[in-house]
Amino acid sequence: MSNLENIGFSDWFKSRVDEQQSAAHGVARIVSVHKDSYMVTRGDGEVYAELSGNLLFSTESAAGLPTTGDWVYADYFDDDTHAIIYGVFPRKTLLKRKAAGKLVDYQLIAANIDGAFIIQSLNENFNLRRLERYLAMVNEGGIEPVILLSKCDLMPSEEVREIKNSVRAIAPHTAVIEFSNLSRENIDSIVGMLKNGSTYCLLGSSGVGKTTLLNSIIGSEEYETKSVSKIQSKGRHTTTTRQLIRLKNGAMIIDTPGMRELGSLSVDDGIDETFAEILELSQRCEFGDCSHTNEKGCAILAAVKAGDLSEQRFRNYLKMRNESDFNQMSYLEKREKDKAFGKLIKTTMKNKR
Ligand SMILES: Nc1nc2c(ncn2[C@@H]2O[C@H](COP(=O)(O)OP(=O)(O)OP(=O)(O)O)[C@@H](O)[C@H]2O)c(=O)[nH]1
Ligand SMILES: [Mg+2]
Ligand SMILES: [Zn+2]
Repeated sequence: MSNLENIGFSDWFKSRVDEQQSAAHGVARIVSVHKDSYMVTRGDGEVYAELSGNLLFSTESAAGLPTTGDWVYADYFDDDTHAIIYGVFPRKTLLKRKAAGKLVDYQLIAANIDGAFIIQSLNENFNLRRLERYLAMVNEGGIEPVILLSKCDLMPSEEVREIKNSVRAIAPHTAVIEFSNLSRENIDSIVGMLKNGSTYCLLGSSGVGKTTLLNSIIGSEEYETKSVSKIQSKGRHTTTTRQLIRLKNGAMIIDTPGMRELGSLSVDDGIDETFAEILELSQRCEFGDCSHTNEKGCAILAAVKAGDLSEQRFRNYLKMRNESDFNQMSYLEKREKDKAFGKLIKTTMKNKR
């Protein structure tokens, strides 16, 4: 296998090579994104990289710029000490979220992820509504989710079982695994899920144990972790950048900084997939444009009344729907005058020689 294949350059990407770009440039993968620069790899070490002026100016929105996990056209210079990026490959999958309170509409989290581990800690972070939000984001990205419940060493097993049942009720087709970095319970089953050549990411709030899990998988304390009380007193995440890491077994993992909250979402298909039973019910409403709020013959309201659908789950669905509709709208409106993106271009160009 070539070095690129070792880091996930599969047939899917090979069949999407742009003739013109590949005649002129090599291929590399984005390891991490920094303010105005990137780290890239061809499977052998990492190199500092910047965007070509042409790519920067021809890109219409921030979503067109590289993110962690992207495949790019890039050339190495000066004895392979730095690289210039000329183009981004089509993405197989994309994880993104609405940027809270920012002018840029979407924040790209990572691209070309095959599996996402959504982590919540059993003792303090567990929250079904938050879990639904993460599931919607992952489903929207076309990525296979796995739900990991961390710190099971802190919880009696009967309680773990109850929580797992509540998770299964909202995500019946998703694997749910409790684990502990302390006792190493189920660490081997998690390692067993990581396939050679596939890329995974660790998602979840700050302090749930994402980086500790990465260290458990690697088998050494390579990456920095911090106690939850320290995270809270500093108000900062321990992990600050998203970084692609290659494991010995040939799988790749992207550790991410904890997301404070998933804030407002702009997902559509993801919501429908996450709330599949509600979507199904809605097809039985008497009116095609039923808003499921007060209509006669609304199958969803009937199901809530009959106790077949939890009201809380239905409310969460409506809330996410509304947010999503709003965000889609504002996205289109704001796309033209994306000031933050204009500013990003200016600062990046200023740093170019
Ligand atoms: N009891 C217990 N504590 C754990 C476990 N896993 C992690 N911790 C502790 O939880 C704290 C936070 O762990 P991190 O791995 O830094 O959390 P993180 O999710 O990477 O946090 P951010 O990088 O800020 O997003 C550390 O003090 C860990 O020792 C576990 O399985 N059991
Ligand atoms: Mg971390
Ligand atoms: Zn209805």
